[in-house]
Amino acid sequence: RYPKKWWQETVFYEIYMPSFCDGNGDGIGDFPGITSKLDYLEELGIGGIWLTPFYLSPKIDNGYDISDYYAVDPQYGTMADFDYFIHEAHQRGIRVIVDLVLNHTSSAHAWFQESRSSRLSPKRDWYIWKSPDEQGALNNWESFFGGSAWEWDEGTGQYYYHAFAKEQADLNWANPEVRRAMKDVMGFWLEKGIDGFRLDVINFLKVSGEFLDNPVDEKGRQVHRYDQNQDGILEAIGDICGYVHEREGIFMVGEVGSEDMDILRRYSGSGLLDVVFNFNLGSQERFRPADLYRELQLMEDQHTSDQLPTLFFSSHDMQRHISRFGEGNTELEEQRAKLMGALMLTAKGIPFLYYGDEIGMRNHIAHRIQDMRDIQGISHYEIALKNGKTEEEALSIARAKSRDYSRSPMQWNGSRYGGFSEAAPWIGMGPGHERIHTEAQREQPDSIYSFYKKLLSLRSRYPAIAAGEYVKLERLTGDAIAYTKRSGSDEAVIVLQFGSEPLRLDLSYWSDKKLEMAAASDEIVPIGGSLIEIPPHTAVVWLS
Ligand code: TEU
Ligand code: CA
Repeated sequence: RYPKKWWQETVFYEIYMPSFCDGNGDGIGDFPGITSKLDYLEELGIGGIWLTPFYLSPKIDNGYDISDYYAVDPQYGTMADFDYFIHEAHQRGIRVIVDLVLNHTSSAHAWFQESRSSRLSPKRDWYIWKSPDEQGALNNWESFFGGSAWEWDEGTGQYYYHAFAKEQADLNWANPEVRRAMKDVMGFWLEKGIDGFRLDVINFLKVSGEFLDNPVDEKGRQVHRYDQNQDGILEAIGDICGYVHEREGIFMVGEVGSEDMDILRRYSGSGLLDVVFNFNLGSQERFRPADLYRELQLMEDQHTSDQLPTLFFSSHDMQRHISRFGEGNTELEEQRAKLMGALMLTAKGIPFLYYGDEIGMRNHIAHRIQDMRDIQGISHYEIALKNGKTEEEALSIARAKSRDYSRSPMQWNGSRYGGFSEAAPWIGMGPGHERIHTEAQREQPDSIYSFYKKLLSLRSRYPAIAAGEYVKLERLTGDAIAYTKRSGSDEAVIVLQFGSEPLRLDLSYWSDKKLEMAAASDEIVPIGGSLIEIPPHTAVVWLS
């Protein structure tokens, strides 16, 4: 029963490099720290790790601004530390995929330095430059971090384009030399034994050659019509993927920052990316079971047979789902966190668990601008001040834009810095860290951690959960979602009872097989025969 493609049955765990474990006591996570926690991940039942960028970087955007694609940032360790980490992960049967930023480089990268040195530089065309009188110069394109996406370069009298910070210059993917250089980068890391790539903002690689102004919607927000998802992008992605897929078993997951299934599904499948992140399901702001159900159904309807969805509800760019969905109610928070965990680990798709969600880490809030670390938050703060807003108003804008919420240090124990480090961490600790940590939850049979661990163990033993196809997928009364999955003759029935009233069910409707309850996040009451009553906010898994 070995899968043809390992990643189809793997549960991934996202590690935000600076925040997982500090091995050398400087308050910043690193490879020696991560390696020391591999036993923890193995015990939890993780099969793959997604590492956020660890390459040499000025870290304007925590490594999404790479200045040397062939070096490990000294804050994260040495190349030998990286090699040892890969070796130790593989020893435990854990695969590793690395985050790669192909869309832009740091402005400190030698390529950009060369490009900006002269209009005649052989690398001038590696980036996107415009003279003030050229069509499209200073069009209305906005940077995601606020303000114009064009930065003036005094030395050569032209603007360059940056979709993110001005220290993240966009590469010109219309230039074949850029493609070749990036394939070399990928080849280098593949030789080092990594198992795949997470490709950052991969739908940004091409911008429209005409540089027309983007439309603006009725709320004044920019619609990214000409700077994302442009013609020719699938050819470019197909080219990279073809190169990588020449080696067997390498996994390619792309970040296509969209909630629109019509856009998302263009990017994966035969000859393209293996999968893309399904923001349509993951990024919901409010807890609405009806919306979750609708998106699950949409994924089922719209994906072709060679497209598998991904399942995630938190990331280093999103707020933690326990805080997003918990409505500030302590009891509800934990119940919904377990329900979302159950959905992520049992629905059809590839789960990406974000570090700390397995213990229900809450959103970290920077109360003062001095405590804010994210460039997106800080840069919107500065722009707001420039636009005449008060400090208080600017702070509230910055808070809405900041991605610090989910980036606080992993909570390993109840000590001052959570066992993450002996020194003060680079970012503040999450709320309740004295109480919410792995050490405590491993001992508690009803903790979020124990529930995750149990489901992960079930997944690894029952192909119906890990790789089954839906036989039924339904929304029930009382805000419940239920599905039956089948693989061979094995069946799993999963009921996610999101509602606040007890729910009566006749299990024989869901399966004609004899079912055994395998896991539940609360007590289930048998009523007699195949009738049962599921209490509010409960997830249950039955197996045949
Ligand atoms: O994210 C792309 C992206 O679209 C988000 O940063 C988006 O702007 C944000 O979530 C809105 O709140 C990727 C990385 O995941 C992110 O961390 C990087 O900052 C970004 O690319 C630039 O490399
Ligand atoms: Ca460190």
